[in-house]
Amino acid sequence: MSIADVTVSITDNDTAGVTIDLVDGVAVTEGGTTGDSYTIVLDSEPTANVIVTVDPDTQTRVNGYSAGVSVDLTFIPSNWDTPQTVNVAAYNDAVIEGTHYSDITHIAGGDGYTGVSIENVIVTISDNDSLLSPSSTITTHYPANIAPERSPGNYRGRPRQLPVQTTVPPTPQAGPAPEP
Ligand SMILES: [Ca+2]
Ligand SMILES: [Ca+2]
Ligand SMILES: [Ca+2]
Repeated sequence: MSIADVTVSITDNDTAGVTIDLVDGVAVTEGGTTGDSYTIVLDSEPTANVIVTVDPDTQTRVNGYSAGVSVDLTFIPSNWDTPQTVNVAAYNDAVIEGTHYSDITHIAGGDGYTGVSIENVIVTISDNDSLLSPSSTITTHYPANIAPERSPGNYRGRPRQLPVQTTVPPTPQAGPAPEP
């Protein structure tokens, strides 16, 4: 007696996805000694490695790398559900920006995860550049015969040029257009 094969259709209820947990948002300060962080974890178990690329713009640094340098996080089948931490620090530029924002984008690749949509992280950056420029030093060269601190003699040939340094107070500079 023969028994006919039965075909069973199984629908998978596990969907490839990536969850980002900001906890309480991501906020950092230019020149600050402590940064901020968020975590990334996969939503379903892969059968092979999945790489999530964390790509900041030039305003931030992630995991200690230079500003704008992307970092790959690798999830393997045995640790797919362990959140991985992304440490964020502000790039300390010299531009007066006020409070501004940085975008960190994420791209996944591997084992069904390639091309899945992952949300961006918007980082709030507090500026440490003020509306006053730092004091600057101007060096003026006077001919020796009118120099305030000339040394005696030395009038043979060209008059000696004595540098005189003057420290000028900070000068106001125009700030940037306000952020929308
Ligand atoms: Ca900045
Ligand atoms: Ca700065
Ligand atoms: Ca700045």
